[in-house]
Amino acid sequence: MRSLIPLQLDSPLQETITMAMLTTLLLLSAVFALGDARGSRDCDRRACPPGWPSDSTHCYHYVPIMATWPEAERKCLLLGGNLASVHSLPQYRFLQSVIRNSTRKVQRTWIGANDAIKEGLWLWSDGSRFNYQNWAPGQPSNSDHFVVKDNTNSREHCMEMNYGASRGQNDAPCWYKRPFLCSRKR
Ligand SMILES: [Ca+2]
Ligand SMILES: [Ca+2]
Repeated sequence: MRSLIPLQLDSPLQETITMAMLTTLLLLSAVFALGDARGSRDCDRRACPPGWPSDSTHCYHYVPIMATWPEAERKCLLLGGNLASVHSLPQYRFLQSVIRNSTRKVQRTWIGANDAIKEGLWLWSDGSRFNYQNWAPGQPSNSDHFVVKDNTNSREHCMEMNYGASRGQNDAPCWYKRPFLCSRKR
């Protein structure tokens, strides 16, 4: 420290005062650096593309094309995102508003969870934690459709939203064709 500060320190008291001033300066510069980092993170947050409404974390895009769940996920990937995941009731309501604003109705729509790998183990295609669910009454039912259309064993493994009177989540056959909702991180 002395090599950096060419001061002649005459007494232990003076040395203590100098060290206290240096400590204060270092703390202040650390606080300013933290402020800068926060500011640049906000600036770095990607703007959403035109036509992608957003909340604080994600941009969303309703796609009015009928697609199977895997086709829908692939199309979302091509748009730089995934099928949307949902982690709270306010977020679920926001997704409903995105669909309603596009369709002017309550439209059953694919979102990004499935239990196709292991029955009952629901996973979001964007890799986020499955920490919220808003199933319609009686769902997920894993109903058998007695027709093998793909490798999902004729049962229901893909998540749609806006199902039934409760407008909740439902497990549906992944080969059904539905419009879908993509999201990507801001
Ligand atoms: Ca299932
Ligand atoms: Ca079902």
